[in-house]
Amino acid sequence: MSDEFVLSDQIDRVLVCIPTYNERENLPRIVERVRTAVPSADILVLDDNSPDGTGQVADELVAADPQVHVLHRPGKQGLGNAYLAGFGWAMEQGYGAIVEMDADGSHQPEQLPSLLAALTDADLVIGARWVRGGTVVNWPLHRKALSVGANLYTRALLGMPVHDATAGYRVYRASALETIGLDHVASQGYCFQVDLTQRAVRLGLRVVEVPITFVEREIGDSKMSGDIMRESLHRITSWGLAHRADQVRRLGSREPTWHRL
Ligand SMILES: Nc1nc2c(ncn2[C@@H]2O[C@H](COP(=O)(O)OP(=O)(O)OP(=O)(O)O)[C@@H](O)[C@H]2O)c(=O)[nH]1
Ligand SMILES: [Mg+2]
Repeated sequence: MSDEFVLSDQIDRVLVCIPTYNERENLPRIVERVRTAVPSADILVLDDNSPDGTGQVADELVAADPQVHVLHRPGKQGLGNAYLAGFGWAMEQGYGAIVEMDADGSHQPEQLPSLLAALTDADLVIGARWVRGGTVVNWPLHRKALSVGANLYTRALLGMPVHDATAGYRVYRASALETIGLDHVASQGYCFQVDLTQRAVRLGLRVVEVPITFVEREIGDSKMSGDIMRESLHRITSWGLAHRADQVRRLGSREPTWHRL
């Protein structure tokens, strides 16, 4: 597939950020798939000194292809932290569109052109599982229930018109990240995605969901942990309570609490 989508206005440079922790076998496959699906896009690997040697694999890919880059970080600091480093690098380098993509094949590079096309009318495009046309392949029922439940809880508490706020396959306009401002984002795990979504919605940015087929990883281990889930539950609950308190405070005034999508 070639670059068939047409990116509008200033968005002529795309950077795909791929965080890795122990993804030695997956990394070359995903890089190859991205390079085939969107040949004009550059790639930035964000490796947290993976014990399995993913960093060396990244170095080999960088040496073989000028469109592949790597940031070596000193140790495991969480997904959100890795993305913040990647976003900072992307903005310094002047990229117009910044993609988040897992290394494990769950986010199919072949669907990236449809996400990029949707950026024409959006500031943030979310590759969504829980919308019409979206689907998940090879997840057991309990995993689906957890993700659907987390999204229902998030939607109910934060009152955002987004169906898959925890999704990690996304495209941001660089201007959207500038508007959001990344200095005070502390979220590390899944709630990093919810955090940036709620900031985007609150700032009136255009958020669009595009259906994707999410495929469970076939190689390597998930880094999901009880701590990551607890962080999400804790933060989403406190954002939700703050949002509801804000709504009560504004009752009677004409100030909107959320901008509509
Ligand atoms: N740099 C970096 N990457 C991470 C870290 N934690 C996870 N990742 C990467 O983030 C991506 C998503 O992690 P996964 O373990 O697949 O987690 P997940 O997709 O949310 O959960 P599963 O669906 O169970 O696989 C993968 O590319 C991981 O290698 C981290 O602390 N640092
Ligand atoms: Mg995964």
